[in-house]
Amino acid sequence: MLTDRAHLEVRAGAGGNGCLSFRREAHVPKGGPDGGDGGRGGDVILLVDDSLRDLQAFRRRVHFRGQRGGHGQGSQRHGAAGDPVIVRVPPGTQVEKWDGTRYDLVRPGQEVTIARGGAGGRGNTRFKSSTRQTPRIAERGLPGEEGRVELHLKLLADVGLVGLPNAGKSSLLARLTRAHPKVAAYPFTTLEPALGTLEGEDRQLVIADIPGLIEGAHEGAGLGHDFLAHVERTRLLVHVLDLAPLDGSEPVENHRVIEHELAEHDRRLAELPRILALSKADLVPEEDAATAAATWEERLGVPVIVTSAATGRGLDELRTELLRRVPLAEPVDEEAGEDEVAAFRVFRPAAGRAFAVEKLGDGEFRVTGDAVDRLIARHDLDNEEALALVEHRLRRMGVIAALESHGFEPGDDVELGGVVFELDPS
Ligand SMILES: Nc1nc2c(ncn2[C@@H]2O[C@H](COP(=O)(O)OP(=O)(O)OP(=O)(O)O)[C@@H](O)[C@H]2O)c(=O)[nH]1
Ligand SMILES: [Mg+2]
Repeated sequence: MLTDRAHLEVRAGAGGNGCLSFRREAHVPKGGPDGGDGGRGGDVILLVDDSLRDLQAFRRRVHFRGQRGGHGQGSQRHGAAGDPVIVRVPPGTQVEKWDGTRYDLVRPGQEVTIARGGAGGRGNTRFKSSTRQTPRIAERGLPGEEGRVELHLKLLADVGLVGLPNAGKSSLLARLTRAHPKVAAYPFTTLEPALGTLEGEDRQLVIADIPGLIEGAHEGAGLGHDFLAHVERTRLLVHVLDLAPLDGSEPVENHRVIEHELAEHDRRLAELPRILALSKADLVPEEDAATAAATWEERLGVPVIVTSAATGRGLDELRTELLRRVPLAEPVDEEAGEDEVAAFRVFRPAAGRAFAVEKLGDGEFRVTGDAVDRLIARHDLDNEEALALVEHRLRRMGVIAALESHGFEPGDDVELGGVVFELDPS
């Protein structure tokens, strides 16, 4: 396959710390709190840049860091947000994040925030309340997200082969190009789009076999949905239609199903130029093939080619027609914004439980979970007031109750967010 790979190490900026400060004025002996908030850390953003063709640049540079948010200051001055770092990638880049989330970056100008900057901590001004006039507490900024990102460039195809499973798409791809896709007498043989290059006299065309399209694909049925995004950038579609379907289904209905899925996914797909390739002509009598070709030509008004991957019939004609009809590549410059159809696909891993409690030994426990980690990271636990607040929040989150159900008693050692301390919630 025509691929290229790279990986990045990214780290978004940490949030700035909130400030603990009190107003000082000549005539006011004890001013109120005036500590400002910390600024948000800078994100790491991937941006699709049309002028790039490959992932070469990432051989030299792997680390990308967002800027740290500024710390809050007295007199209610908030810290500045950290600058994001923008990483440019070529169109056709597939991205997999450390947590398994995946993005398909296709369009110039499309962007995705791959690592979020940490939130800034709140200054003590925010902790003022009717019962707490002089809060001696301010939050720390949170670390930015960080991790490893895999990049995988898939060349975008000029021509897409579409059709129902088992229609003979892979067989055609194998005959037209030097690709060696698996071919077998059952549907869903091909599980991922396969690419091949058709060599013309003065140019090459990249042809993609788009598998898995079935009824309901645009709503997620089968595998086809994932691949419809690849069809979007093709400039011509070859609809491969089996003249003699094994399952006895009707070609007219089979044709309708595929066209309907394409149009439902994106109306522009309905408008892409088409060639109809009637496949497996060697399996039907010659008159039937000729009649079918004439009928389809009249019905659709597009070029219809009778083909057989088995005998080679119609393949030269198909090759010629492809090279003639696919316009020479011109830089794609689509208006951003209006053009957000299937901009990228995203797989989100199932959300984890909020927190988990383990008993490590007698009077020793460990609590893990993102929300708990964030709470601990935010606060300085040597500060009595902050500790009381943390305990209060833990109770509200249900952590204390969960600990108690594991046999916890006040004063036991609890590891939270990687820090062990004696928890004694009042
Ligand atoms: N007799 C004959 N059989 C063919 C021809 N083209 C494909 N076949 C057979 O039809 C079956 C399906 O062919 P494939 O090329 O795997 O079909 P496909 O559209 O890629 O199918 P999926 O990958 O499942 O979507 C295989 O058993 C092929 O050998 C042809 O021109 N003549
Ligand atoms: Mg196939």
